[in-house]
Amino acid sequence: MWTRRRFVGTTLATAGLGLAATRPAIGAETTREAPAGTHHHPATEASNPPYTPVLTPNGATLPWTMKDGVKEFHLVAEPVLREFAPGMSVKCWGYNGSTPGPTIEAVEGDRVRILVENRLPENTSIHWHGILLPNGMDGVSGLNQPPIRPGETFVYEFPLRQNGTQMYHPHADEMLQMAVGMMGLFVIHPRERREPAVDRDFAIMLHEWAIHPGTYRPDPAVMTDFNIFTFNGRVYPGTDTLVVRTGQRVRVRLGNLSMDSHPIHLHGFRFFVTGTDGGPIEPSAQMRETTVNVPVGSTRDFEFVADAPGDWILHCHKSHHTMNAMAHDVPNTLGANQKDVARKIRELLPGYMAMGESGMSEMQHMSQHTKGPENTLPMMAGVGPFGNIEMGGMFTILKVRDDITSFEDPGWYTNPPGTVAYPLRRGSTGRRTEGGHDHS
Ligand SMILES: [Cu+2]
Repeated sequence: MWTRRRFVGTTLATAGLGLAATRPAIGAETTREAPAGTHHHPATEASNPPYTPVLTPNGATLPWTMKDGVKEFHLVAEPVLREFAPGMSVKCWGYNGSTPGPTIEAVEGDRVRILVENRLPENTSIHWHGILLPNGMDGVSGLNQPPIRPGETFVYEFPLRQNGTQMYHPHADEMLQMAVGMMGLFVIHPRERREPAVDRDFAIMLHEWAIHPGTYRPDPAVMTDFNIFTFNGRVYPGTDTLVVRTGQRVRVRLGNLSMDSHPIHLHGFRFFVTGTDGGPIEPSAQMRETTVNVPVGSTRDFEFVADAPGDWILHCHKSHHTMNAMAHDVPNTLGANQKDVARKIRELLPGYMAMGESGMSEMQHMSQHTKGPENTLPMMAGVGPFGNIEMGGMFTILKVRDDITSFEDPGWYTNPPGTVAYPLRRGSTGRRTEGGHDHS
């Protein structure tokens, strides 16, 4: 009891401590700009860390400095301009110039100190989701601590007593602050390298947004009708590909602080769900899956060996979540003859095209030839080696390649001859007789 009181007292006494690093002015909307200063990247700090560093596609890992045996991090809560994909930038709030904020990475047994500076126009706080810590560090403003007022810096400090994929987010004006992007992942590695060790470890925060066509600000009042769905604050075709060498063991960590669950599906492999925000799952209890549902306020880790080369997609299986700027409040035109009505509308609106009679894939064709509202992405996008991909939103491509030495995007997969689906020619028996349509 006494220890805990003293611990909290010390922490509050150091709150508001001045920082030498230069930062953008309060309210400045920055792109990804990490705080300047004398930080070291974990990889250079410890020459042989007991873990494979986490990769945050389209994001970053938060640097830290070691001070008196404590790993010290600095998070700046601030407005950020986030490009969701070329052609759409959104006025969000986040941390250190980005939404989601940078991934915090540490090791079980570490003591961490996290300085949280508020450069927002209103109060904030941070809750360390899933982390076992003293009550006064839990970050619920009004209950566990006073709010962090604009211009103030608060200090959170606690030992890490567990390992797993955790998260951070505000617990002050929570509905608005999360709707506009304030969240990040907090990865705690086990103290000893767990075998089999993974070679590639990806961390992806799932989120959904209501950004009305032609606008720049997420609408925090929307409760169910979201129209933009992101992996680490990006939508396809703006999402980084995940590049892996054939035979590597891969872990993907998924976090969800949005208003819906997201069943994330991987093509080409079966994986084991190995962890939640409650920590690692015992091997005997791990489920073999190809889709993992990530409930709201949860994380899920899965692992697999990437033993099949190719371009395999990773996406949310709610099909509206792989669309951009999806409108839901529209009449159903599937199968409806629209010729006469289209002619009448064209008299009032030259260039009008009736759509949806035989499906929606023409949406991508239309978006390639006509301009939509300002700052609004087409519903479907992406062109692959065989044509339009007709996707958006929570969608990316896992590229598994033999013998690569670089993890830069290797381009499209070259299929071995005779392994690509092909059209049945009229009069043919259906058996492949020649050539085929392999992409090479
Ligand atoms: Cu989804």
